[in-house]
Parts: sequence; structure tokens; C-alpha cells
Amino acid sequence: MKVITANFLQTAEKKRDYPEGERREIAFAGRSNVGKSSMINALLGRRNLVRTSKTPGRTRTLNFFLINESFVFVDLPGYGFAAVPLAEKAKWGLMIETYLQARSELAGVVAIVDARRPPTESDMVLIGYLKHYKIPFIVAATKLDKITRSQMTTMRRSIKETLAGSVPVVGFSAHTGEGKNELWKEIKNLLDGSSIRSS
Ligand SMILES: Nc1nc2c(ncn2[C@@H]2O[C@H](COP(=O)(O)OP(=O)(O)O)[C@@H](O)[C@H]2O)c(=O)[nH]1
Ligand SMILES: [Mg+2]
Repeated sequence: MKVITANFLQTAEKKRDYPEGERREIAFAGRSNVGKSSMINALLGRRNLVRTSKTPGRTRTLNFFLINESFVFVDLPGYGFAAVPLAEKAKWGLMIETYLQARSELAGVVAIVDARRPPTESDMVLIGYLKHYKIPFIVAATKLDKITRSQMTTMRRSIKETLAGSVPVVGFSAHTGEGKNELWKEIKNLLDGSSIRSS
């Protein structure tokens, strides 16, 4: 995918603040600090369009980005960060759920997991949710640069077994760019998909 333009569109907490325009959207979901923002920046070839942070749990809103004036990437709030107060966690959960349930523009979700670790309970909850609502998704295992080839094979198997089933699993590294082309291919498939969602 040749990225010609990538622009921040807007931030939203509530449904009424989502952007209008009926462009198809790809949402990126994953636990806090998994590497979500870095992945989006790497895909877009922009160093810091999406703010990355060493302090987990700082992205508290949905952030929308317009790509090539034609489709939209959505950086969802990170979930599962232990140090966040319960009330705030509930608010984040609701923000993500509301978006996933109601957004008719949503073409698919990139569910991001850490290639070094077995999927967390929060990852399972997200995937269960996507399956339940029949939202097309793929799994991207990031920070691939931190593991060896043989660990990679084990990782893929474990993700297939616990999370993905027949859904594509793409290995990725924002640091080396590995997996970028494959991930774009899967994102294009999601964007081209004809899945119609009833809201
Ligand atoms: N080694 C490695 N570190 C990464 C990768 N992606 C992100 N990180 C690091 O993980 C931390 C969290 O990244 P960020 O993109 O802000 O995560 P987010 O909270 O999910 O948006 C930062 O310190 C990044 O530099 C990757 O592919 N490889
Ligand atoms: Mg982030």
C-alpha cells in the first residue's frame, strides 16, 4: 500500500463525536503498551503521527486517522492496564464496546497481541467479543524482533489454538518493519470485504 496522505482526523469518546463521511474503517485493538500506536505509525511510514508512550495507559480516547483521503484507521484505547482505577477501566471498556457494536463503517479489526507472551485474558475477551458480533478480524503478533525463529513457530501455534482459529495471524515488528507488507495485505482484504454489519 502506498500511503500518500495520513492525517489526524479527530478524537472521540462518545458516539456523537465519531467522524462523519461513511468511509470504511480499520480499528486497532490491544492491551495497553502492546505496541498499537507504533504499529500504526510503522504501517503509515510516519514517525510520530500517532503518539507513542513509555507510560502505559495514556491513550484514553478513540483516535481517528484519514488515510489517502479514502479510508480510516482507528486507534482504540488500550485495555487491561492493571494500575488503572476500576471506574476508569469500565469507562474504557464501554468506549471500545460501544464503538465495536455500533460503528457501521467498521470493516475489520486488527487485534494486536505481544509475540513474546501467551494471550492474556483481556485478549481473549476482545476476540470472544469480535467473534460474537461477527466482526471480521485478524491477529497481529507484534514485537517480533524480541523473539527467535523457533519461538515464533510456537507463538503462531499457540495463538491459532487459543485465539484465532482460521483467522490470519501476522507476525510484525514496528522496529524492523518485518511483516509490514503481509499486514497491509490482510488490512486490504478487510477493507475490500463485503461484510455488512447490522447495527
Ligand atoms: N522491540 C519492540 N518494541 C516495540 C515495538 N512496538 C512498540 N514497541 C515499544 O513498546 C512501547 C509501547 O509502544 P506503543 O506503540 O506506545 O504501545 P500502545 O500503548 O499499544 O500504543 C514503546 O516503548 C515502544 O517503543 C516493536 O515492534 N518492537
Ligand atoms: Mg498508544
